[in-house]
Amino acid sequence: MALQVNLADFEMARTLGCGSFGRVKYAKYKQDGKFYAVKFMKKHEIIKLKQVDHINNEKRLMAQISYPFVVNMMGYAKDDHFVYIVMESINGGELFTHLRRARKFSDDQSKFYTLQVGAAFAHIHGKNIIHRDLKPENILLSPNGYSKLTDFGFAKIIEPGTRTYTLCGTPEYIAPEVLLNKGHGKPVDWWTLGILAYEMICGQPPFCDEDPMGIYQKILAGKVYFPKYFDKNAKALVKKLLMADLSKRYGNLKDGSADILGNKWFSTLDLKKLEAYEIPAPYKPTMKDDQDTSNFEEIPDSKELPPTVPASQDPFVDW
Ligand code: ISQ
Repeated sequence: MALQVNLADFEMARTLGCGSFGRVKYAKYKQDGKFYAVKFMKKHEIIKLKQVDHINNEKRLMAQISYPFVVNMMGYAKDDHFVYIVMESINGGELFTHLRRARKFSDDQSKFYTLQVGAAFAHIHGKNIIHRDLKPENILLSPNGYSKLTDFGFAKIIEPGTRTYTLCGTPEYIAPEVLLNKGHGKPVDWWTLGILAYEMICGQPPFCDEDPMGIYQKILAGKVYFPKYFDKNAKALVKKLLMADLSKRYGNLKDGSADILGNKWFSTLDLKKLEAYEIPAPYKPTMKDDQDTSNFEEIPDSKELPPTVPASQDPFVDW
């Protein structure tokens, strides 16, 4: 359960990540001596960019989720300049960093993360939450080598049988129904899982171009090239996830997420054991101890304070 916390009880340390509305800092909580990840979001900026609903969603939805493969929210806070989300700190770095360093992952490593993200989607979809922003930057590695999904900034509650229309996501990961503005729902997350699996196996996403328009044209054309080294079970699954036709896309058929989590590609892994961290990870980030955050890229610290928002115009009264 997430609680309102007092920011004065945190000693802020280095920046771990940077997003559109602010940064995530590594911070020591004086009450328990442990480290957390605190996301700072500039109130003024959120209002200017009309993202108040998205940020409120992020806090409300994250608080409803507790699952081994999703970053856990511990608390929240606010002051005159920022709203804050306090999370468990996952110190092994972004999957993005490890993937670019390795160029591509082995089949074993790729399926290990794909199953965890897939299980995370099945879990949040069970609460009618869609994530809508999967990409390697939004997956973090724990020191034990397991992965956790983060950044619920675009997440949304989707009532069964309804659709939503906001264009969001990263060009390479956007599903065709989002591009065509047909209305979208849970199946967009399954599409992005197919893109992620492909990117880990090949080292680049299936639809790429220097220019976003070129990417969008390729997504809509729907031709995916599979190199010879692509495992045949992985290929069969990725093809079923990258189905433009929603009536054929895995995750959206009568058996729902079972078609994915119970897929042949994952037959070497037992999800129940994985959820209990009982399967040795194929790879662990290099770290001197569990508090070592050196796998996160260095981001210069900023001391600048954003404008204050007058109480009369503050939409964050519920925080
Ligand atoms: C580390 N731990 C939890 C969440 C995070 C979000 C962004 C960057 C680093 C993080």
